[in-house]
Amino acid sequence: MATPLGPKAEDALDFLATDTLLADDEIMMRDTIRRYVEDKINPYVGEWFDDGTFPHEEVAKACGDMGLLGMHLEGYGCSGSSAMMYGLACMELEAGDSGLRSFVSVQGSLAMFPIWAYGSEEQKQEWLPRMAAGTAIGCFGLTEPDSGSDPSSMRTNAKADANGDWILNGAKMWITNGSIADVAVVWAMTDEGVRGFVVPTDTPGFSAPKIERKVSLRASVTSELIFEDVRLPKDAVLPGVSSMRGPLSCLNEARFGIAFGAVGAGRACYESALAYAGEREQFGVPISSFQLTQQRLVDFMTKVQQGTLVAYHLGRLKDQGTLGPAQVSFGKRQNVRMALEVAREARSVLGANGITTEYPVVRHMNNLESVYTYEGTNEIHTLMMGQAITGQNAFT
Ligand code: TGC
Ligand code: FAD
Repeated sequence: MATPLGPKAEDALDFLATDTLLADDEIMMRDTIRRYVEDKINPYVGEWFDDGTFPHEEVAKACGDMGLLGMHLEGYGCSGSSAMMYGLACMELEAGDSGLRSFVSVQGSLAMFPIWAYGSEEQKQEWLPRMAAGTAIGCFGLTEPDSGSDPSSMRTNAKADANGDWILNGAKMWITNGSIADVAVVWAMTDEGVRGFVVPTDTPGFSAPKIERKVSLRASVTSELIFEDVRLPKDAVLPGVSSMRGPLSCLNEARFGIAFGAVGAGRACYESALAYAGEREQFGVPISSFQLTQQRLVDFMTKVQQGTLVAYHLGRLKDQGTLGPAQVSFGKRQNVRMALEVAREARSVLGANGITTEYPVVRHMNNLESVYTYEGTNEIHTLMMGQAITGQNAFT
């Protein structure tokens, strides 16, 4: 048999033929979302980032129509897709912008998942079908001004009054979708431990001012949540969980999506640098003909392909039901670091043009600074993996 010739220029974006690891229906769904991002997001997202806006109604409807909201959940209008499909969707959305993937992650993994996993039948019926369709938007309130990496130190509290109603007081910080949400899943300390509350955002005493002056994730809404004697009915609590296991289990879902999403952002930066280097001429030749540029491009390609393999492997483990939280940390930590390294170096391949939002690279680079910090900082994931391999807790 003749030796295959191997990858050529047209294979530059999938050098190791990682598509051969995917089933036909996975590729079809992935390509549908890729086309959506290319047609409806990429031409506009630089301007959204410049203006600090995000057309959430339009995006929510489109994502609802494509079945992307809560897509890995079963029933209640959700698509019941595999974990791998959910990961592939995150990869394509984040190739557009991390803010787009954040919107979908928060809706599906952080707001819908706890209602689906721990909610009452009434809570599920009330919220999940509308959230899956994109006609109701959710947010997830765990982080507080003084309680970030250590959420168990939260001060937000809910106390039952004589009628059995809950009275919620406190504040959450850095909450994606906060000001545009119809419902907030809020984690608060109670006499029985940490409980989750389903809080309609029009409840008196609830407010969600938008956080301004961000230089990262500008095409995404980030907010504070303030609770001033917010009175909630007895059945606003999620009945299925009463410990930190509740919020932390939601984070596993969203972190898994980020392990895929970051690869998309890294891939978009590599693709942009590769195209630019082929067209830009200096010293009478394309800059892609310089050995030093080729070394950078090959490094980007290698890193993105390695990240893809890690993500696909985690996807298969999750679908087999064997993926543990420390393995999710491996994917989130490694792939976000990888994407940030690629983005920073790709930015410089574009020279001065690389500092403008005419090209996607500096936008991805700035976004990835948030992704590096949220859903467990790089250091927190290091310590989670350190604990897994040594058996020692080094958090304090
Ligand atoms: P610890 O004492 O270890 O455990 C408390 C309970 O939780 C259980 N548990 C988990 N369960 C499921 N999945 C996990 N990953 C779990 N980790 C712990 C544990 O078994 C125990 O259960 P039980 O039933 O015995 O009570 O917990 P700890 O409080 O010491 O926390 C450890 C630590 C530091 C790892 C955790 O606090 C942590 O992950 N910190 C990072 C905080 C974080 O990631 N925040 C993210 C906020 S949301 C966000 O950033 C959204 S960005 C969204 C976007 O726009 O995309
Ligand atoms: P800190 O916890 O104060 O950490 C500061 C530094 O100290 C970090 O480098 C950290 O790694 C390090 N550090 C902390 N503890 C240790 C330790 N034990 N050992 C070594 N180093 C340590 N939260 C939500 O609940 N919902 C959301 O929707 C949400 N969306 C977000 C959107 C954006 C754009 C951003 C930026 C954040 C969002 N967050 C959200 C908050 C995010 O989860 C927190 O920012 C994150 O968990 C870190 O908390 P912190 O910012 O308070 O940093």
